[in-house]
Amino acid sequence: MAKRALITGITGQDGSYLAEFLLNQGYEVFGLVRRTSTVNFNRIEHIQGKLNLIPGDMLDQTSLQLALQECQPQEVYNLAAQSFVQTSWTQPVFTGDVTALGVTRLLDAIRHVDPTIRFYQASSSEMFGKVREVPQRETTPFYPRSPYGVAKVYGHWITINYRESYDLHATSGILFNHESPRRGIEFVTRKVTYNVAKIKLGMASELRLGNLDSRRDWGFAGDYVRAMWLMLQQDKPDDYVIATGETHSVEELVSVAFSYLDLDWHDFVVQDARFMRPAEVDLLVGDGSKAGENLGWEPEVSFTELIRMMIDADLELLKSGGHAQ
Ligand code: NAP
Ligand code: F7E
Repeated sequence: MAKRALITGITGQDGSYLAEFLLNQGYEVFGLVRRTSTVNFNRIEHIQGKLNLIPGDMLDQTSLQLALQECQPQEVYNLAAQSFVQTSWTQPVFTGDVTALGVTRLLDAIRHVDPTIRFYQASSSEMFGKVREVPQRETTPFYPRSPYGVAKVYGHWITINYRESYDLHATSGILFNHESPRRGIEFVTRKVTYNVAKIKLGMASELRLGNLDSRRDWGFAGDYVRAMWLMLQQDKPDDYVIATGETHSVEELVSVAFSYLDLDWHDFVVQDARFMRPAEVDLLVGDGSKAGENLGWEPEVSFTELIRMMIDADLELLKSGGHAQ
């Protein structure tokens, strides 16, 4: 019998890569999708025929319980979230409801429907915020700097609490930034690669950005979903940092991207206060050695390969008359 997995957030960047990965592992894959007035299945339409999509919402406890009863999964991957940091300042309560309390709703549904289900929580390096230690690892104290980061700290601790209170196989992956050609256009890597491609093709003349000094540990989403699966294959639930161990500034990202297409970024980048944040996370760099030792996980795509892969995909998209969604 094939294993069954339920993915919340299957229409997102990570959900689409994880669904592909699990299908390749022979899983029967179920995805929770919320009702929207316009269908937004563009990241999963190429595999939609192989997926079982179930209506539900992280804000609605009953829908989560019904989804679990319908698909009877052995594994649940909770990727659903209001995941854009900047939006979390303008919609802090909504962000807390989905990204924090949503985790409790799902864990509680699991506890009642089938406590043997293995649970993965998408924790985030944003929890480290104003970092207490460099590089950051599983034991580094949290100091979140946005309503999103605060919500993720809640989700992280409620996962540990349900593990300890009810003996659930509940695991948190503390993932550092990971990107891909499927990254939402509002995140800085994709905003850069998409606009560099547009500038090269004569479809845009400038790129407006916020803080160029912040540093991130950027990896490839396709590598990171493999780590999620590996975590749930362990006998014991635990928490793992997933990172490349390298950090780059936004300015370096911009420089690598423009120079790949033989452009000088100084000619096109304009700093714009609208993209500055009320509180910034200045430096993230992860120590993924525990994942290396216990899971045998290592990243395969380098920073430069990632940016080039994203630019190549955006050039192809734009040349074929498409646009970012
Ligand atoms: P994403 O592209 O923004 O996807 C978020 C997903 O959550 C979408 O499928 C979205 O559905 C769904 N969602 C939002 N609100 C929902 C609700 N109320 N009910 C049901 N589904 C809802 O995010 P991602 O980059 O794939 O990240 C996946 C997870 O990892 C998120 O929890 C994120 O916070 C976390 N994370 C991401 C990174 C990263 O660098 N990518 C790093 C660390 C942690 P719609 O399509 O309907 O909007
Ligand atoms: O910003 C700076 C910005 O929005 C990265 C989410 O997946 O990763 C992501 O959160 C940096 C910040 O990602 C612009 O100020 C400059 O310092 O791409 P981002 P993020 O905030 O790091 C973590 C791990 C998650 O968990 C989140 O869900 O880039 N920056 N100028 C800009 N950022 C954006 N978006 N747009 C700009 O114009």
